[in-house]
Amino acid sequence: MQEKFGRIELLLGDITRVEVDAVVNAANRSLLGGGGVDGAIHRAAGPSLLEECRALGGCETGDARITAGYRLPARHVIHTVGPVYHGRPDDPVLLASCYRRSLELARQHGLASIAFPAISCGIYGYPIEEGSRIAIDTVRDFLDTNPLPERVLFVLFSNEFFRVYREYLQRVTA
Ligand code: AR6
Repeated sequence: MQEKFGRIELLLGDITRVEVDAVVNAANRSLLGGGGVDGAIHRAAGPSLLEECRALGGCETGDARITAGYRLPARHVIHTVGPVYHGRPDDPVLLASCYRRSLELARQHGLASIAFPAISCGIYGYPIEEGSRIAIDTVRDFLDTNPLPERVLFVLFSNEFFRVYREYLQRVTA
């Protein structure tokens, strides 16, 4: 399933199979792999990804780092560290920062297309209604003032998450 809203696209599926300039990984501060989408990206990219990540020495929550994509169809991986959801005022600030820092890295590297999973909305417990709004609002703000990246994909892993993103995108782009 796929739907287009200008430069933003929604896709139902596995982010490790998407052909874009960069896929974003919902990592942890160690950048040394884990479960969820992080585990899937490392498995698909192969052991060279972990080797490059080791040399980065970790990443703060809300920040991002870029590596090669190795065996992925994507040329790069942008690793970002979402907040563990606590319902505190800085949760949305940190989550928005993940999207912004990832987009800034894509722009700095001249990348035309980037694919995001629903950062923090799995193991880290962020409610999808709030998480999806932060994702969409932050990406739309960035695209308003930046020609790159040209295309931003949200790759959702369940029908329910796809529907939540679609409903909000339909509302804000109407
Ligand atoms: N493609 C697209 N989305 C996926 C895929 C996939 N292949 N696999 C899972 N998702 P999560 P977080 C969805 O838990 O909440 C790791 O251990 C998943 O259904 O991967 O940011 C890290 O090392 C959910 O909607 O990331 C951290 O320790 C979304 O991706 C921690 O988990 C994010 O879920 C980060 O937790």
